[in-house]
Formats: sequence, C-alpha cells, structure tokens
Amino acid sequence: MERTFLAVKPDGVQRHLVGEIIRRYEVKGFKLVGLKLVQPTRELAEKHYAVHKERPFFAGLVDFITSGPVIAMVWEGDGVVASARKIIGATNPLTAEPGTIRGDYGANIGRNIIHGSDAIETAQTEIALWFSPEELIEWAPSLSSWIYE
Ligand code: 3AN
Repeated sequence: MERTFLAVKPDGVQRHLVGEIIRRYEVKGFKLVGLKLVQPTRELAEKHYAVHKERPFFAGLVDFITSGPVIAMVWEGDGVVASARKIIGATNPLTAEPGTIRGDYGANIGRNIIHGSDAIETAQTEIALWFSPEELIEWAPSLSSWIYE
C-alpha cells in the first residue's frame, strides 16, 4: 500500500493547527502509520530540502524548519501521495484553493504550514530520512471495509 510523508511545519504547530490537519487526513480515510514531534537538526533539514540547496530561499527555509518542533507523520492509502498534496494545496498559500490546508490557513509562501512528499519515490526517501522502520506501525483499521470496496 502506498505511503507518504507529511510534516506540520513550525508555523502550523505554533498556530495550533496540528489537530485540524490530522483530522483532515483521518476523515478522508487514510491510515496513520507513524507520528512524532521532532525538533529537526540542521543536518536533517538540509538533507530533507537538498533538492533546493541552490535556491535563494534555501538558507531561510532551513532556518525556519529548524526553528521549532515539527509533527512528522507517515500516512498510508491508495493514491495517498497525490491526494495528500491536493488536500495541502499549492505551494503559495495566496494561490492555493480555499478548502485546502494552505488555502484556508496560509498567507505567505515562506509560512506554508505543511510539507507533503511530491512523488512515491520522494515519499520513500523522506520516510527513511525521518523515521526508523520500528517507528512505523502495521495495524488493521476496523473501518477498512467502509472506506475501501
Ligand atoms: P511544496 O512544499 O509545495 O512541495 P516546494 O518543494 O517547491 O513546494 O518548496 C519547498 C518549500 O520551500 C515550500 N514548502 C516553501 O516553504 C519553500 N519555498 C518554495 N518556494 C519558495 C519561495 N519562492 N520563497 C520562499 N520559500 C519558498
């Protein structure tokens, strides 16, 4: 089954959006298989955002993501990578659709509340970067047959 990595960034934690964000993925029907509060080190942040290291906003992005605790999560479900990104909305909260997390709660591209893996391969890399295998729990949700045909 497909898995994705999601992280509520320090702005989302400070703004008390953790419960609301988790709620959106729970009610959608996805399965939570990993969850922890993490104070990211610079090393972790630089690895996580390595693809952006030549971009002008890289240093600010690393400063921001290491500025406070982050809620790191792994969610599982059919098509979860792309669907989770739709629930998140566009990178810039000012252009993100209302109804998405960034569209509803964000007002600035540098404070866009949540990260979500952009592809299945990226998700695998990010899950391995943020979680050890023992931290991911296999469990059988009792609602499965009401969510999946
Ligand atoms: P997304 O998070 O939507 O996948 P990416 O991967 O293009 O977006 O960018 C990673 C993060 O870098 C964004 N979530 C945002 O915090 C930051 N970022 C992207 N573009 C800019 C920008 N032009 N100025 C400041 N920060 C940016």
